[in-house]
This record gives sequence, structure tokens and C-alpha cells, in this order.
Amino acid sequence: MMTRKVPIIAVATAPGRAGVGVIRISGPDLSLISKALFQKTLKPREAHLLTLRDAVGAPIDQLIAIHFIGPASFTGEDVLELQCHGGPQLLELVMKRCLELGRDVGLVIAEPGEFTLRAYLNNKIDLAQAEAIADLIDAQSEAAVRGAARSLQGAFSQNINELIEEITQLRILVESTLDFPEEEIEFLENAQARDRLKRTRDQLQALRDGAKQGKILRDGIVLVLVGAPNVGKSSLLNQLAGEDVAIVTAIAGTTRDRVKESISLDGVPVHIIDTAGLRDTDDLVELKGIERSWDAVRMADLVIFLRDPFLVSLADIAAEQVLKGDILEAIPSKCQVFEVINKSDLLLEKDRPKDGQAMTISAKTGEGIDGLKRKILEISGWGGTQEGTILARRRHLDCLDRAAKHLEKAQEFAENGNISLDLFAEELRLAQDQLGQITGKLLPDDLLGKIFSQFCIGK
Ligand SMILES: Nc1nc2c(ncn2[C@@H]2O[C@H](COP(=O)(O)OP(=O)(O)OP(=O)(O)O)[C@@H](O)[C@H]2O)c(=O)[nH]1
Ligand SMILES: [Mg+2]
Repeated sequence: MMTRKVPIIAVATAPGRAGVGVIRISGPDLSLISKALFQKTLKPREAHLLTLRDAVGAPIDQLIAIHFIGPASFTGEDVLELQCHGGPQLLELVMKRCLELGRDVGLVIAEPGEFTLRAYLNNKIDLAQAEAIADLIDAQSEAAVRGAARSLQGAFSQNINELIEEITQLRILVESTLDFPEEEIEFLENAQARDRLKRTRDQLQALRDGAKQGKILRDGIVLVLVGAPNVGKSSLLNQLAGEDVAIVTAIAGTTRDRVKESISLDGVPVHIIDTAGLRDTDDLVELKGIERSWDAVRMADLVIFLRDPFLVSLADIAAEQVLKGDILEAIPSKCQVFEVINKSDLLLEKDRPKDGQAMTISAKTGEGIDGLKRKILEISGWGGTQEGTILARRRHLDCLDRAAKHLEKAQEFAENGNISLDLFAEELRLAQDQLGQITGKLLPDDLLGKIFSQFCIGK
């Protein structure tokens, strides 16, 4: 896929019935195909109302065709855009006819993301922008749309490029003095290298903070509700979702399997997983459900450990403590566990936890639910939608984290008593490599295929 130059074709619009369906063809030179389809040369960038016919001359569709000549096109190659009527059968017929007529020039069906890959390989966009296209399509909230749009416009890439430029300038300075080791200290002073490095580190930190917000906005939060049977997990899910998605009964062991529901809090997608109450049981079905509950805990961003204030027996209280320990052991390293006491509507005033102690809610009446929602966002590190939030991916965060580590090490090699300009320069180079991976300037070979294969077909 990476290097093929053959023309490609795909339906660009979503499957299903619609007013219009768009088919796109991209290739180094599409003049032959366009002539074969419409028996004439199309004037570039003009809308032509034309009829596409089958092999015996019967009309298939009346459509609008626009021929973009490379490099002034989305992919940087010739692009032929066919705006047909939007029926699935019809689009399949048009595709079939195009493939027939394009056989001689090697026209094939595009792989997922191949149009955008070509745009990237032809330098129309960088990698962060290509990813922003996929994220824009997948965006689940208005804030996510705006964040992806900013990345697509190049805001994220520009920040990265500015950082790379500053590191480059520093490297040029350092490397020009590497041959004069006795001047290392003097150089660091004169070039204000430490100050410059500090500024760069601060900028990188600001970018990391913003990217973390963008990652939350893009991927959302996986919130897992756990606790003993009957504490009200399913009732809480229903209360958060605002509808009855899970079955609630007074029987312990009601929920047998994970129940998932996604909601949006302040534009952040929150993927809630309600689980089977955790307890020892001989019931095979329940056991399977409990196993799945633990699987959910292992992939959580945030766990709400829901408790019932009316545990009376010491055995129940002890079991809850053991359960809490097991949960803390099972969660991933960056996940937090948040304890919440349910059924506050049944609590007497004197029994309510004091301020600063565990949060109390009532999944039945809705008391405390707004506060819980705010808490979920706060614990997850969401700082509210900011003007400049850009959508970011795990991959971006990892590169930024690694770049920050290298800059930190560079600083260590500039400290008095530990000065080594060689190692200082090397760490700068490594930081720069990591940043370059975000925009795709320096990318391990296998990564490109991986990134683009996650795109939808026709993009
Ligand atoms: N009074 C009161 N009752 C509640 C509250 N939340 C849940 N309940 C009741 O507690 C019982 C159990 O609720 P569920 O939501 O099914 O509890 P669960 O934790 O999902 O239980 P399992 O699925 O069996 O593990 C039901 O009778 C609910 O109506 C609450 O805030 N107040
Ligand atoms: Mg339940």
C-alpha cells in the first residue's frame, strides 16, 4: 500500500441511502479514465453535468464530475470526483463501471486511509494533520470537532515545529563548539544554553498539558462502576445515563454481565461500564460475569467503588475491605479509585459522612449526582474546554513524554559538575526525533501503515 502508484477508487460518502453519494478516484494521471467514462476531456476544476453509461450505452446515473489536476488536489495527484445520486446499489454500479473502464490503467479499489496517505506522502499535509482528518470524522462532541479542526488547520503541527526549530538552533550552537572541550562551561554561559533549554522545556510542558486535555476529549474516560452486590451500581448507571439502560432489582446478583453506556459530560465522552457485583459465588453464570467485571477494572481510567452505608455485619464490612484491596491491585497504573457511598436518601443526618470524607449520593433520588459528575471530570484531569485545545492521541502524548525526558536529561548534562556537551547534544537530538515523529518527519517504517489502516474506507 505504501508505495503503489496505481489509480485508486472508493465511495467517499457513508453507506446507506442519501441525496448524494460521492465516488473519488485518485492517480498520477486520470485523463484516460475520465475520457473513457465520459468520452471527452473535462476542463479542470469545473463542475460538469454528465451521464455515465454502461457497456451497451444505457444510462446508469446523471452526475456531476469535477477533475482536479495534481498537485492542486486533496491527494496531490489527479483527482476525479463523481457526485452521483446516493443509493447503495447505484454507487456499486458506478464503481463497477469505473473499474471496468479503468482496468487498462490499473484502477483498483482503495485501501482504508489511502487517499489521506497519498496526501501525506505528497506533502499536502503532515502526519498530525492526517490523523486530525480521521479524528474530525470520528469526533463525538462539538468540542472534539473544534479540537480536530484546529489540528487539521495545522495549529498542533506549528507548535511542534516551533519546538523543533528551537532545539535545532541549540544543537547548531552546541555542535559548533564540540571540538573545543575546554570551553564547555564557557560556552554554556555565553550561549545562554541553560536558559534557552529551560524555555524550551517550559514550552514543551505547556504543549503536554494541552495535549493531555485533547486526549481526554478524543478518547474520553472509561469509568467502571464496581462494588458488592446490591449497592446500587446499575441504579447509578441509569441515573448518570438519564435512562433505564440496566436492570435494577432488590435481588443481589442482578447484573450478570457488563453493561456499557456512553454519555457526554462537558463535551467529554464518558464510557460507563456497570459490572456484576463482586462476591464469592458458586453460580457459574455469575462467576463469568464477575470475571468480566475484573477485566473491565483492568482497562479503566477511573473506578467508582460504590458502597452501601447499611452494611451491618462485620463479615460484610471485612469483605468490603478485602474487595477494595483487590481493586487497588487490579487497576492500571494511571487509574484512580474513587469511593462513593450510595443510598444517602436513607441516611439519617447524624450518620452522614462529614465534609472531606467520602462522597455520598443517592442513585435513587439523584441527590449528589451533579457533584459526582463534576468529580469524575476533575479526577480524570479535565480542565474544561479551552480556546486552544487540540485533539491529541496516545501516540502524540507518548512522543511528547519521551521528548520531555530527553530534554530533562540534556539539562542534567548541562549542570555544573556533570557537564558533557557530547551527551547534551545527543539528548537534544533524541528529543527532536520524538517531536519529529508527531508530524511524521521522522517515523519508524511500520508506524505509517498502522496509523492509516485505522482510517475508514474512502478517506
Ligand atoms: N433507597 C435507595 N435504594 C437504592 C439506591 N440505589 C439503589 N437502590 C436499590 O438497591 C437495590 C439494588 O440496586 P441495583 O442498582 O440493582 O444494585 P447493583 O449494585 O447493580 O446490584 P447487582 O447488580 O446485584 O450487583 C434496588 O432495590 C435499588 O432500587 C438509593 O440510592 N437509595
Ligand atoms: Mg447491577
